[in-house]
Amino acid sequence: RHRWRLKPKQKSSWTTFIKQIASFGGDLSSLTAPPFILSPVSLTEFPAYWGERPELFSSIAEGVDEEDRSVRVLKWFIATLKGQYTSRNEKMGSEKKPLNPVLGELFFGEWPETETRGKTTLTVEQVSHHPPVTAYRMYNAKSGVELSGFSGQKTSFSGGSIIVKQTGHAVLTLHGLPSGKEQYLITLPRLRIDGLWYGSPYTELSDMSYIQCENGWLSTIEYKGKGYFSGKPHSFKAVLTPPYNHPAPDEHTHVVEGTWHETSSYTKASGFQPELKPGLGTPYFTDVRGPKEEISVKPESEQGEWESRKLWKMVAEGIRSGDYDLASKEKTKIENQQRQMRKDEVAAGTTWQLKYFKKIPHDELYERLSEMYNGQPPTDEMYVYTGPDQVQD
Ligand code: CLR
Repeated sequence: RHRWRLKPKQKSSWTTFIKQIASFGGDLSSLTAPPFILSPVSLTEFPAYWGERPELFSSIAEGVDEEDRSVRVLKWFIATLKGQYTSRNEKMGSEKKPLNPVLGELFFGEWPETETRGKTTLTVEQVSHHPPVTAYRMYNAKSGVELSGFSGQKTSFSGGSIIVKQTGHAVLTLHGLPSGKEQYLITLPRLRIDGLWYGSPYTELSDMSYIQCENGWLSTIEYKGKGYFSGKPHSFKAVLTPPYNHPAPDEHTHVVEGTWHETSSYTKASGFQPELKPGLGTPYFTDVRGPKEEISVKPESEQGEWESRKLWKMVAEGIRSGDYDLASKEKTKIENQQRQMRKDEVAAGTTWQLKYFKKIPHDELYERLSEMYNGQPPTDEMYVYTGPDQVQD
């Protein structure tokens, strides 16, 4: 991994780019990267990573009680990490700079119904351009499982790596349980983009993230790269603890360890899963070495003007074929159109209207649940889904 994989000419433009990042520190989306590090995929497609294990997602609702469901939420969450954070390396050879979505950009897709699960749909909208914020909503009507969230990044440069603090969070809601509605607040890990000097960036996770259920069950997930717990990259340790007033907290504390891109196992199984006790470690808690299921998206010819793949079609074609002049010409076209639209709005005294989400000043659930695990101060902006298929309960 730690060897230059760039041709001499690329090497100098790469070094210039890295120096630019190092001295700049801020919104990476605004920096011009050398062509070979550009990805043809827009950030509005990234929320699809949440859905690529559709069975794990919809079967959360099958959990028999709060404890069982909390375990299932943790399992699904861990199983999405490989896609979220290593799939660009697998597909494109390294982490790459995604296309920076325009305001109002949309992305839709689904994981179709099968014998074992209902259809899951995804709706994504770029709700802010400065700073970039992407809002998403994923819903499986049959099981009543819904995920909604929004995502932004604050970046800095430290010790040769790009440090990305994710802003935003996700809320998972189970609708229509016999006990009513149940909600989980999901916070997002910190990222480090390593391998920069060698021209082959990859993502490592660090620090902690949490999954706080409103009924008190809490997963605390700690991330380590190589050289920590196990010496392996992409390691994590997750501890799921019961509510503070639980009669037998020890027996109901679950501990899972492993790597999020391969396998993880129980290192302490709770009394609740006796079948796991004899052979701790088998079966795996998560095993994501097998294939995942990518989202199905309508062909570009059937997409609207604001849909990501249609909007970026020519730019993506340029990047894919190595015709960077085409890519940059088409990108400039889109950016100029955007600038013009913003000017026209100012002149007309109007603002851009979001289509599927609405900005709200604060979010009662987020404030209540973040208070429960460490009282994080609320972020300044929140978005809620306002599109079709909303669930009232
Ligand atoms: C977006 C939200 C997803 C998880 C995720 C994975 C990879 C992150 C991406 C998020 C945001 C943009 C990101 C990317 C990795 C690299 C890229 C930080 C958080 C930056 C902008 C590109 C830097 C350019 C280098 C490759 C040099 O759920």
